[in-house]
Amino acid sequence: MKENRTIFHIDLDAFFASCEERENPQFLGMPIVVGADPKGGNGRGVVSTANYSARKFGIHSALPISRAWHLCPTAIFLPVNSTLYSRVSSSVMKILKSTAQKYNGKFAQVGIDEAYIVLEARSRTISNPSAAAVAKEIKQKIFKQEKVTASVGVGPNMLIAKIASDFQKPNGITVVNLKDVQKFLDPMSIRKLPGIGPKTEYDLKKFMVQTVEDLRKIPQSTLYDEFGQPGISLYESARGIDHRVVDEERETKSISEEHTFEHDTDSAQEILPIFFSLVKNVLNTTERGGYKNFKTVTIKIRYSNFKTHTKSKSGAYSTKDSDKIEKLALQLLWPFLNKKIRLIGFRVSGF
Ligand code: TTP
Ligand code: MG
Repeated sequence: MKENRTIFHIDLDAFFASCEERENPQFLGMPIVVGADPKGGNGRGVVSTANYSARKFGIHSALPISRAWHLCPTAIFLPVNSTLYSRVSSSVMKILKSTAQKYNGKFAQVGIDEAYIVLEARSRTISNPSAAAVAKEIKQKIFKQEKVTASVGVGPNMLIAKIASDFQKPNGITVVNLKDVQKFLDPMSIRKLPGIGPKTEYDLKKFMVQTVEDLRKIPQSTLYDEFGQPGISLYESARGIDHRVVDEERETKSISEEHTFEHDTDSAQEILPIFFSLVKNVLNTTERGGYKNFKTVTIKIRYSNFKTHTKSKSGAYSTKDSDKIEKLALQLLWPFLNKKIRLIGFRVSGF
């Protein structure tokens, strides 16, 4: 690991819900759930996010909205307002980019509410603020301008910075120095390592692995035999090793939006207006994110029986050609409109 780099991972707290709180001060302190319409507990679709008050009831992203309603029927349920979130996101990203420039660092946005900043030690010492001071400066600037809070993680590489930003959420700053990496990781559940989901967690149970320290005791060859190449990544992550470099300006991999219908439908009259609004929202978000060109357009469709299909087309596309992209998306979607549909989605990628 290079010791002369300091990597910051900035992630906004309960992002969609924080934007809603800011717009609706009357909801201050109340549980807020952003996502599909709960329809008194019979709604379909999922939670996009919930603020921290709602999380106390066990509500979280991707939970069925009906379940969220049953967990806290008195929460404020709000629909997704992509235009608002992409406006706040692009303003926050501008702040982060200019902070990176101020310290001669690199900036890469990796999602609607998260980004990395890489500072070389030398450039930071010119004006000599500590990593914690830079993290504080970032949080203050974001709050002053956009009235949403962020959590910042600082580490010697992207892996540690990412885990650190999550460590004291919400509104936290966690700085992990190179010498403290192992001490920081060891007691954590392996689920805190990016890429370890329920399946890998389950597979690791047979080795009695629960914490990062447990994982570190498994030989590399064993992990390779069990998982193949990803086993090597597990071995390295457990030691806080991450060789990735921040790829400036090119990190956002895709921008997408999905919609779950309130009832399964095969009516083009019902499907198409929603589909075109997804396309429009995604192109708006893409443009606001500063990505004028992209290579791939993908549609997604899920039938009543949950069978899910995607279809892509690659070429040279621009957010300016919205008519052309709408037509193309429709061509991709059309062959699938032969059965009742539960969900549709639209994605652009390859920026
Ligand atoms: P996250 O940063 O994963 O979550 P968050 O900002 O809501 O909460 P945290 O404080 O833990 O960072 O995602 C950013 C936004 O992306 C989130 O506000 C809503 C959206 N999102 C979804 O729509 N569906 C999902 O399943 C997830 C994980 C996020
Ligand atoms: Mg977030």
